[in-house]
Formats: sequence, C-alpha cells, structure tokens
Amino acid sequence: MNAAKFIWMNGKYVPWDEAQIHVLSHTLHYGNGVIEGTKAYKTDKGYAIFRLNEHTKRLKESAKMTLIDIPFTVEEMNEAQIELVRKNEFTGDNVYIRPFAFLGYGVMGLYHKDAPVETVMAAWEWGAYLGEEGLRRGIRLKIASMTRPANTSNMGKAKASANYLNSQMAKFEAIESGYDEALLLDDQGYVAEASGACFFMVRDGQLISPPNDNSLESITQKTVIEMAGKMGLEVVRRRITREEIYVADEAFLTGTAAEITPVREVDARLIGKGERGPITEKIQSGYFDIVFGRDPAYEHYLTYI
Ligand code: PPE
Repeated sequence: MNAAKFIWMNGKYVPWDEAQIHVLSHTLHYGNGVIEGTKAYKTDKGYAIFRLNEHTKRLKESAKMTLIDIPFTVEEMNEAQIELVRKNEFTGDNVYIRPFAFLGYGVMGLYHKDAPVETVMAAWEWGAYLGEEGLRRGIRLKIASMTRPANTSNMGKAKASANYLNSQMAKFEAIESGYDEALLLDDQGYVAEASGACFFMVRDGQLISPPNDNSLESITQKTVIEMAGKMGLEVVRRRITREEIYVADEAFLTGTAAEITPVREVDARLIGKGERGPITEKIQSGYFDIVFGRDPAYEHYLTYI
C-alpha cells in the first residue's frame, strides 16, 4: 500500500510507522471493530471529502450497533479527517480515508465492556478498487457459493469488521475462479450485495437495485438513486434473483472504493454486449463530475479541506 505521513490515533497525529497496537488487542481475537471508507477527491479548489458527515455518522451508528462506545463526537471525527488530509500533503487525484474503532489491549474473554476503545483515522492514496480497466470495460462477477449471513444472526447494516469474513471468503473464491469480484445472495436466494459494494442492474430502461434488507446502507447507492431520479431514469428497489441478472441489459456496482464499476459478465453470461452500457456510462461520468466538484447541483455533498 501507499504509506502516508500521519495517522490520527485517539486524538493525536502520529507518524505513519508509529501507529501500532498490542498483539493481544481484543478485536484481533474476537473481531468486534467498525470501519468506514470515505474518499477525498482533488477538485479545482483543492481536496474535497465526499459526504463526510454521513460516513462519520455511519461509523458512530455501526459502533452503537456492535456495542462500542466511541469517545469522540461526529464533529470531532469530521474535523480530524479534514486535518488528516491537510497534514498528509497528498498529491494524487484522490485519497481514501479509513476511519475505524476497535477494542484494544487489556481484557481477554468475550465480554468486552471493559476493553478500551481505540479510535483511528488513516488516509492514503489508493488506485482504482477494481482496476482502471474494470472502470472502463467492466468486471466479471461470480455469484458466491456462500450467502450473506441471515439477519437473525448478523448485523449487516453495521459496517463491522466481523462482516468482512464472509466478504473475504466470497472474494477469494471469485478471484481463484478467474473472476474479479463476488456477488452474494441472501439466505432466501435474493441478491444482497457484492463483497464490498452494492448492486444495480438495468432492464428495459429501468434501473433496479435491491432494498437494503441484507446489505449495508450504501452512501454511493443512495447518491446514484438521487442522480438517476434527476436524469429522469426510473429507479425501482425490489428483490432480484440470479437468473434476472443473467438477462439484464446492463449492471454495475457502487461503493466508495468501487465508485461506479460496470459489470460485463456474471457467471459466464455476458451482460448486454459484454461492455460498459450507455446508462452505466452516464451514471459513472455523472458520479465523477459530482465527486470532482464539477456539478454545482451536488456541491453541498463536498467538504473542502
Ligand atoms: N456493501 C459493502 C459490504 C461494503 O463494504 C461497501 C463499501 C458498500 C456496500 C458500499 O457502501 P458505500 O461506500 O457507503 O457506498 N465498501 C468499502 C470498503 C472496501 C474495502 O475493500 O475496504 C468502501 O467502498 O470504502
């Protein structure tokens, strides 16, 4: 990865290499931690963080769900991220910010009430999540053999570190099988989300994305729905089964890291013409206009640093 200069740890900026923890930290053993993924883009007026407050609020909410009491307010954490991007003196066209909270050293055993909470914000320059070619040509998606855990035994709305074991297994399987990314169904067989992004398809001019019944409440998905509405596209939130995807005209993934990544193939079936479709292209370029500060209608989503 690309190292940066400073990491914010519990209220202080520490040099990148000194941001260390004890091997007996609670989260390392039992997996209860929460993360965010936020992005800053280099606009004509300098870096701007996209939908900063919503990402930080989601971190606080994920922590509440998994019983981690973050000792910082959303405002304090927003300020820390702004300052972090400033202090690191980045030069690239975008910066990934990873705010997270986890349980530190001092308590063993599952009952975590007395484990110290560590709050960290890191930022670094990260290339295209699913590759530059993926953004242009589209990626190949495999439906994973594992499903997303059922809501009866998991909290998919929390951006919890523990949820990523399921994502990791699916992603590994997809890549080992020659694909780029995994799509997970829920325990009823309906599309939930990709390993680290949400799913959209286009059929007969209609944009369809599943409800967030078994997925993260994606901020990028919400942005795309708003954009599509303004572009005059019909957007439907409904359950999707796998065979519908096979005959979709277009498909794409949305996420902070994935941005808008076209899908050109799913389980050995070409989607549409097997390339980035016209609606996907429109949404993708519209999204880049927004995050790079080229669309005044969405200026309120940008926090300039
Ligand atoms: N679902 C999952 C499981 C997920 O991890 C993400 C983001 C999304 C949906 C999209 O959410 P949003 O970013 O609010 O639109 N995944 C983050 C982590 C990626 C990683 O590999 O790390 C991200 O995109 O930052």
